[in-house]
Amino acid sequence: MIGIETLDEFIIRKQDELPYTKGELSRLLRDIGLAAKVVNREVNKAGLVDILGTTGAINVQGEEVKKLDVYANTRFIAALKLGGQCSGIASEETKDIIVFDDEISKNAKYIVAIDPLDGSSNIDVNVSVGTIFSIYRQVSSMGPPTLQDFLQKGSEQVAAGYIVYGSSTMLVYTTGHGVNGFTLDPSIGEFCLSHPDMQTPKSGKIYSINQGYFVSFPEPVKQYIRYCKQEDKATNRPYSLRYIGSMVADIHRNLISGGIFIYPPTKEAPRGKLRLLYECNPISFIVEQAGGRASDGYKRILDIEPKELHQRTPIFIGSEEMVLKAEEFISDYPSA
Ligand code: AHM
Ligand code: MG
Repeated sequence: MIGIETLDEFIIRKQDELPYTKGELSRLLRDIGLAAKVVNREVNKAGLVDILGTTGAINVQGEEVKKLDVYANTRFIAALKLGGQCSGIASEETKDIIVFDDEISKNAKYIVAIDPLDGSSNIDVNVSVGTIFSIYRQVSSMGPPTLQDFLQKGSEQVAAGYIVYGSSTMLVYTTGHGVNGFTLDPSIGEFCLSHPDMQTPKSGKIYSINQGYFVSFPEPVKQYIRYCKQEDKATNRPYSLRYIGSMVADIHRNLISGGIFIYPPTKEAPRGKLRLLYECNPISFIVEQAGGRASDGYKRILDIEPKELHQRTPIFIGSEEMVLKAEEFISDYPSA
């Protein structure tokens, strides 16, 4: 199509940048794009059909499972299985890894960690939700993938991306060569390149944190929040607080406008709430590739050695200068 580059065209054009098995990874990315379109259709008509509300079940994270969570989980698993480029999946919605051992998938070289529908508390109220995915090489040789394949550091990701189902639907991804964003054009049913080579500002005016939990934050985080609210013309403070409660939407806004997103440890959740494999690693890969920074307050998120599938981590992520400042508060605090 003249003047427009679709996601599939872009993936093929960029194939030579990819490491290892270029064709397979390209096909895997296209499978994810296709599943995203199917999930987008359901998200958009969620208010019209009997798909809202809960299934009554509780997921492995101890949370209520919404029907759309189940739908998105099923859709992505089916698409990846059918595509044949992925030998196994770890999903935020599923307790154990899912191994594809059928004829088409058993020799596949990649594994995928996915949060099929992030921000699920926002589904019933027509607020943006998202999908987050992370792709690794299967490192165990021959045979089906093992748990160890999924416990690789985030720095080993070969690709990562998110889809934000918002006022428009966008797919943003990286293969380690910058970040590109595609907006779904509903009239042609294609993701079209709309945000080439996304760069996040070095600093911004937005801080995003669930300030309702203020009393239960560690002291240095409280101090940093006080800093965000102070008046100081030179550093553009006070910052504006923006918090949607869907990580993908909060990150997407800050990626474009500049800002910091924090999910710190709390008294109830001493390791934070967000999951390393499905949320923090892929989002950190993207933000770093766009020139930003991501840490748990002490070390780079992508350098954390995962010990378990559903591991959680605190996260400070976004514009480099803002994250560095937050880290200063943490390292300056004697008992932190
Ligand atoms: P989910 O995967 O169950 O949807 O939970 C993750 C979401 C993130 O999108 C968001 O940043 C966070 O939970 C909001 O949590 P809280 O309501 O505690 O602020
Ligand atoms: Mg999630």
